[in-house]
Amino acid sequence: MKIAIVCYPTFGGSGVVATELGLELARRGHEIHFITYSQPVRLALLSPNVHYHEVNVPEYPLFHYQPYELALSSKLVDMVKLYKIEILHVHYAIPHAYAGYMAQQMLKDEGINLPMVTTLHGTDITLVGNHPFYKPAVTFSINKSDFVTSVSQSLKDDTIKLFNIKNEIEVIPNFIEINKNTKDSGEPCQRSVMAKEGERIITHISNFRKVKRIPDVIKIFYNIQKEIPAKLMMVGDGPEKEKAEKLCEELGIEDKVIFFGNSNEIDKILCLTDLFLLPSETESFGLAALEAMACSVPVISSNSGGLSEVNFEGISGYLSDVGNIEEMAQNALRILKDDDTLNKFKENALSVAKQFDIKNILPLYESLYQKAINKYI
Ligand code: GMT
Repeated sequence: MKIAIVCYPTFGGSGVVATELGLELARRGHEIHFITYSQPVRLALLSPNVHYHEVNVPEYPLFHYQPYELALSSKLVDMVKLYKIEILHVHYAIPHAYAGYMAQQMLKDEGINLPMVTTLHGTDITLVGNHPFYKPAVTFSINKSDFVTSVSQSLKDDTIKLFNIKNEIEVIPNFIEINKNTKDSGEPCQRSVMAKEGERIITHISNFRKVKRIPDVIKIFYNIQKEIPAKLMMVGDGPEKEKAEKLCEELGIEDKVIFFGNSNEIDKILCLTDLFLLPSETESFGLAALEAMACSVPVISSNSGGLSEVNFEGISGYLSDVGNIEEMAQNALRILKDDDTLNKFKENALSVAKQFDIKNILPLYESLYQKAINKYI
């Protein structure tokens, strides 16, 4: 199949899912066209089956806001015609589903039917899309999509609760390429670079937005390091990072916390990690938790949104109410207290992650694409 994928190219769950999906589809012989405003960060190499088309928005002094949707829908029309693309898959409703619908209509005018699949990722529904300024357009574009998927049951429930949805929503969870994370790369994890003998390594990875509750990450770690020797690796960048650095100084733990910035070497970082922290306010799925689990890292998370669909209580880690820092720290210490317990949780984390292997999830998308194409035959 010839598939156009529209996504955000930045570090962030929806872009990562879209990119990994496209790359795996290409490996399975499909022709993939990424259409976005810059090359997706996880898209290192282009190949005969993987194309990238940049959306440019020309600057004009009259525009206070640059009309990205307009440029995106025009680019979609051009690329669909040029490459004879058969299906459009948009990730994140805003503004992609809206621009996709406009492209569909323009193409229809020229006698071309382009089926559109929309995948809802989380904040496009729970935080941004729900804003009254966007709601009518988001509702409209979800209802106009040929097929709609959500990355968890919890997100599906939220979408139905928050919007007047007439379309079916199919749950297709986030996925992970298990072999990539478990294969022996030949390079042993170099723990000694990061921590001393006997120190536990704890990691948080995110885009450091408010919804991730970064101060909670620091405070949970603060409580842990009072009891056992430990280091915290903070990976990612975003608006909350500076405050987090200040908080570490105030708590006197700046020598135990390492801020890395954005990284494309997540696997190497997770390879050193004993425990992952994700105390988010809300998380439609929690791809970062799944990525950790696929590297045999147990997870301490909040129990909001879809996190309980990926982090299994007492098995791959523990879940607590949002903001319950004390309980999260206690649960972390339960996991980290001795090597036998930690190893059991590590084994469990990997086996839960295997349920989300890309090999199990990808066929769900392929059959949806086929259904979407058939709809117009
Ligand atoms: O987590 C973020 O802030 C990024 C965001 C995105 O859209 O890029 O992630 C959302 O989509 C991911 C992939 O489907 C999910 O795993 C994340 O849970 C979800 N984030 C939230 O719901 C906050």
